[in-house]
Amino acid sequence: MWIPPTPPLCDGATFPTSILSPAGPAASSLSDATWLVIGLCCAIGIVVEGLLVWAIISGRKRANQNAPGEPVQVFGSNKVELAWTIIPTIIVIVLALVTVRVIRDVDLTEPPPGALRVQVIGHQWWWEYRYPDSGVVTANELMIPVGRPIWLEVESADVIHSWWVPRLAGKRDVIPGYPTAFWFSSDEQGTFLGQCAEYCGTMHAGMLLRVEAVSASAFDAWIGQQQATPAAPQSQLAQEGHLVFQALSCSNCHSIKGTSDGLFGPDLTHLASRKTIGSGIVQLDEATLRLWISDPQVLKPGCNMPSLNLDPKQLSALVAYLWELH
Ligand code: HEC
Ligand SMILES: [Cu+2]
Repeated sequence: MWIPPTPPLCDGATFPTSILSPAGPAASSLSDATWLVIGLCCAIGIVVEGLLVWAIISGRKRANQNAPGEPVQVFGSNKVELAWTIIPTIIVIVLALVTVRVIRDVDLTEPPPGALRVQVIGHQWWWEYRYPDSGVVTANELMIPVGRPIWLEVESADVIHSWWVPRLAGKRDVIPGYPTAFWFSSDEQGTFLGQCAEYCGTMHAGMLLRVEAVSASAFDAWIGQQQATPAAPQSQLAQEGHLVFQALSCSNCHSIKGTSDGLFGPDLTHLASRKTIGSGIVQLDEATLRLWISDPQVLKPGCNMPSLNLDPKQLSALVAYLWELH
């Protein structure tokens, strides 16, 4: 049985995936509504259970005193009938109005002013992110500027997935042939975690989500760095790796700006600037990169990258090359 490696978590957050620990306005609307429903239900529960306990106790006292006959009957009491019709109606109306307001806040039909457009494409079993206004393409780690609304346009390349980062936004299904869009934003800098929330095949459990919220200036710097075409490989080994990458089928599945334009797998143009690989399942360092390329099926069995049976020399060259792609 495959047990997912412990993914690199984010620092700081006590509950990194709790909807009750919102980090932005969209998630706050949802958690406020959740608290209201929980609060109302608890109040109703306390009143109903209280009446029940009261009825049991007061009824039992009479039984102990051998009081004969039935208790007082309230059948047909207009007051009681009216109360238990009107009170629940008011509760339902309040919940409906609150829900409508939350839907109105959360489910916009157009991007909010000043929003940053990002496209997310769900693949078995990883996420592609495109920033259409700057031409940046990356995978699995969504970088956003703190405080600015994000307009996330959602598509699928294959089956139904679901994009869900609970501290930032509600769950959004990713349906093939049915593009949708929604907004969220983050008030806090930091890393936010999530998980594909719609069963999508073998590696569904290994399809994690990471959102990194940084300051506006750090975000602009990141965009600038991601737009750049990587410099020519430096070391001898990396130069060999560059040739191996082009000679093998790697280049058919992966894009590296200036080198290859495969679209089946994640864009690797600035791979080494990411913190994880395999859709968030393992931290990215040279050792895991080597392990991944030598046999991705060890780290993520069933994933759509084949093991290419490379010899150790090719492997070292590829790792040296990819590790220079900052
Ligand atoms: C048949 C297409 C295919 C081929 C060939 C292929 N890959 Fe991949 N690769 C993928 C897919 C699909 C993924 C995403 C797997 C996942 O996370 O589920 C991937 C993931 C990766 C990743 C991790 C990227 C990330 O950000 O998570 C690296 C690195 C990588 N491949 C390098 C290579 C190298 C180097 C080669 C050549 C030796 C290669 N790949 C050949 C399809 C391919
Ligand atoms: Cu999925």
